[in-house]
Amino acid sequence: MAKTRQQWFEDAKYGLFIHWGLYSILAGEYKGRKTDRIAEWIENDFDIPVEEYEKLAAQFNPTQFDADVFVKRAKEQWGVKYIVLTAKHHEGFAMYDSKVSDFNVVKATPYGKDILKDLQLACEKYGIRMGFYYSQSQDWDDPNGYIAHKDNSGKDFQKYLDEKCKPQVKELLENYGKIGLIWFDTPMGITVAQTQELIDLVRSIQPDCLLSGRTGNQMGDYMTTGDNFIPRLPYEDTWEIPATVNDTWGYNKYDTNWKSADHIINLLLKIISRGGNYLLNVGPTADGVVPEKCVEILNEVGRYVTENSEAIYGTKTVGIYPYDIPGIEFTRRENKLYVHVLSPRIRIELLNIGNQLTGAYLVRNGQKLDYGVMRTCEGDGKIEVEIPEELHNAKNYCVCLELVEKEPIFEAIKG
Ligand code: H79
Repeated sequence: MAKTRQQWFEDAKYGLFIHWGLYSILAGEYKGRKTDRIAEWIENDFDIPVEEYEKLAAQFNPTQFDADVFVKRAKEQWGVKYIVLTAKHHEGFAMYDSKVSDFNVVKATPYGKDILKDLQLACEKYGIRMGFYYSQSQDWDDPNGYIAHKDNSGKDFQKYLDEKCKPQVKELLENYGKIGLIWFDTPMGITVAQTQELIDLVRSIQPDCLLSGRTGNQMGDYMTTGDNFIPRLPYEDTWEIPATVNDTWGYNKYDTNWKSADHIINLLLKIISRGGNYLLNVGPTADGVVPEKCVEILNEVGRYVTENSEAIYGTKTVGIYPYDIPGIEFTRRENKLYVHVLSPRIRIELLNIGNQLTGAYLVRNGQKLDYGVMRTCEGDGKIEVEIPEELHNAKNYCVCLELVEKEPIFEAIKG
């Protein structure tokens, strides 16, 4: 099949979202009041006056941030293939050197450096695709940008589009190298014609740049699920899920509801087996530090991903296996079915698989494993793989079944 411009994205499977902005300074608390909502919404949630909110810029000084160290770790330790930074979230603040609005990291903060540029250079150095998030409809700083859940009557949205949104998107596409994707979000109020204006702008500058499923009016390049919502069934078209490790995107110092690394690994496998990409978020502090607990989790997930990379990147949607086996998830590529073992066992037993095998091996080191292919007394296909004794108490490893046939043959359950 010819390579499409989405191919890199379909193969990537695992990306890193970075939600970082002035909300990171508030860290989930304003004037002693804590938010129990996503932290980057605090301005809207607590009705913080724009003039007050803008003053936060004077405090933004992430001296601990080193784009090179950050991207190197994301690639080598975490195993992500692309990074998406909030170039501008709903708050309206640009995390790059914008000539269109002075409400940006270079002009308005003591830090004064172009964060997006530093990330771009590091991404190019380490061979990671870069994308950016841009809130195209909501802009709580611009008088004509939309504000969710508020009165937007009397606004001239087209003026905002023409004077802020499109000029900023143009800057981003012209000044930051090859952009993998633009993550537009919450397309409230945007018409089909306005969405098309945005798309035409992007295509005219970088025709290969992908547009998220939330560009507006279902006109993006792939399907984006609801935040943290995983489709139950395989989904054949290109898709992506944006997701959090705790319950917030922007940093919230009170949110310690971290999912375990085991849980994230399980979610990753469910997502990629159903054909999607996992865009997992980190929310750095205003100092530029990813919370320690989050780093530990991503390191552990990254160990799994990098050790089992052949069973992750470039894999294809798996059909519906008829049984739910706790602790087992599947991924696949041509002539291979990967069995991810997430809880201890002494052998893998898979009913209702009708394939013939040419071999079985442990993905992380290629060690050959003993296996049997048979039919049960009921006539169902059955595959058994013996797990070496030293792994009987282990979890989180992956076994490859080498198939004679191109695809797994999942048989229906008979009565
Ligand atoms: O960027 C992240 C979120 O900020 C963004 N999408 C992800 C990727 C997002 N935008 N809108 N939404 C998510 C829907 C959120 C609505 C709510 Fe609220 C925000 C419900 C609770 C907080 C605003 C404040 C509405 C009710 C309270």
